[in-house]
Amino acid sequence: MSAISLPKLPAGASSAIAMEVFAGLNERPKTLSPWLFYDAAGSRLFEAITELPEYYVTRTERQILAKHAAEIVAAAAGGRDLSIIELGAGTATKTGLLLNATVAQQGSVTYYPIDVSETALQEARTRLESELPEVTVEPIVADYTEGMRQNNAAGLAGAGRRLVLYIGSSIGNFSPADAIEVLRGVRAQLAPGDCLLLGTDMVKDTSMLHAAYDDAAGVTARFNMNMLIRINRELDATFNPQLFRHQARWNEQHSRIEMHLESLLAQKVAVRALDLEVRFSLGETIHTENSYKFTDQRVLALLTRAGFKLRKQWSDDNKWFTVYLAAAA
Ligand code: AVI
Repeated sequence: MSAISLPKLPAGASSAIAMEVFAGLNERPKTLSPWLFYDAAGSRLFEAITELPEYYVTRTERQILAKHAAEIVAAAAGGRDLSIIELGAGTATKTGLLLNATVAQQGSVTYYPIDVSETALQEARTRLESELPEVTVEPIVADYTEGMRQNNAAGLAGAGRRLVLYIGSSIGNFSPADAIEVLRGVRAQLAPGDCLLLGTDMVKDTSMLHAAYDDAAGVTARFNMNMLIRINRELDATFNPQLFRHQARWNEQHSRIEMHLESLLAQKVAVRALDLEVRFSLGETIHTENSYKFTDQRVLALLTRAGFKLRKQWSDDNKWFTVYLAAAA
């Protein structure tokens, strides 16, 4: 019997990026995982996206938090002192609104931002501690699950309640099955009564979604394309970004915006660090990101399956974005 021969990853190419690119470019359809966006240049491009006129997401969530911060922290605290943990905090630009409201309520607060980027966390710490001296910032450089585990194991929360922030609709970049797993991992580290604040982007007019993910200034296109530039640099590859086109597609069946990089011709690309030659046909794409858009019903199902009970929710007048407060059941 003849075995099917699958390409093998060369010995030594064992970094996370090597494994991701090798697996993704050997898949059909080809995929690359969105975490590859976030090198230094990609993180700067993402910050620029959050300020684009078409990208309503960040602005709308900020408006909701600005309007309801006091009510959110009061509902989460239930009369006890709160500590605040943030998953994928980055530079924590929206968090100040909630920290401010917590300080107004209880005088001071400890804030544990969790992120894989140490530089982003340092920036957050410096800014927050100078703007809000009543906030003690304790950064945790880790992925979400490990960060939550560290926070829990250290008993850092003391006797008060914990509020975990998972905002920015970052949950929308996971498949539904993975999203449940992420939230279950968070739930496992919480005591009953501790809360999760989840921000999700809602289903809306398709043309508005297209514009948000394919903006006129081309920033999102550069963000998507940056993945190829990163692979060229880190894995000695020969992608020519000019021979690919950014694409944002609405997938109605899965309720998600997909980002793709479409090959503008039949071509071969070498990824020399992986001893890999990748062939593209004309119009073939690499699927780089899903951004799921939610309904109340879907979020409720997600929270329930992950072991949370919805307490309250807040939206903007257009219902473009919703922030849900749920307690560990
Ligand atoms: C980080 N995440 C919530 C963004 C989103 O909207 O899905 C990433 C992004 N991709 C393109 N534009 C923004």
